[in-house]
Amino acid sequence: MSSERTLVIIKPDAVQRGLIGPIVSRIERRGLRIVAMKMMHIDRALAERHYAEHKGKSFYASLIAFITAAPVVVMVVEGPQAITTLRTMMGKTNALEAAPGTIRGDFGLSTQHNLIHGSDSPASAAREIALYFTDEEVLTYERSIDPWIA
Ligand code: IDP
Ligand code: MG
Repeated sequence: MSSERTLVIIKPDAVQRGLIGPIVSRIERRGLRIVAMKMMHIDRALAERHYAEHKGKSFYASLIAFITAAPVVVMVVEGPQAITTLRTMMGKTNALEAAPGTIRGDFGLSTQHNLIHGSDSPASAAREIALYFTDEEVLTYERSIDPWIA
C-alpha cells in the first residue's frame, strides 16, 4: 500500500479544551506516523491562504477569526491512504452530524468549533503541507513496529 501524507491541524478550540493529547493519541493508535509537528499561532495572512477556497462564503470572516484566535498544533501525518483515513477519523464537518467514534462526533457539537482540520485531497495536502512546513521539517523515518501495521 503506497504511503500518503496529509496536513492535520488541531484547531484552537481543541487546544483550549485540553484535547491535544486525546487527538494525537487517536492518530498514533490508528498506526499513522507523525512526520512533522509544531505548535504555532496562525496569523491572518496564513489563515487567508489556507482557507482561500472559502473566501466569499458566509462563514469566511468568522472562520478566519476562529483559526487565528489562539494557538494550534500542526502536523504532517503519513500512512496508507492517510488523507481519507484521517477524514474518516475526523467525521462530518458539522460535529452535530458526525458519527460517534469520530473525533468530531465524540468531542464536538458545532460546525465551526469542530476541533480538527485534515486535507481533503492529494492536491490540497501538498499545498497545505508547503504552507506550514519546509521540506527539511518533514521527516522521513521508519518505526520498528511499522511492518506490523501496514
Ligand atoms: P472541513 O473542515 O470538514 O473540510 P470545510 O467545508 O472545508 O470543512 O470548512 C472549513 C472549516 O470552516 C470547517 O472545518 C469549519 O470550522 C468551518 N465551517 C464550515 N462550514 C461552516 C458553516 O456553515 N458555519 C460555520 N463554520 C463553518
Ligand atoms: Mg475542508
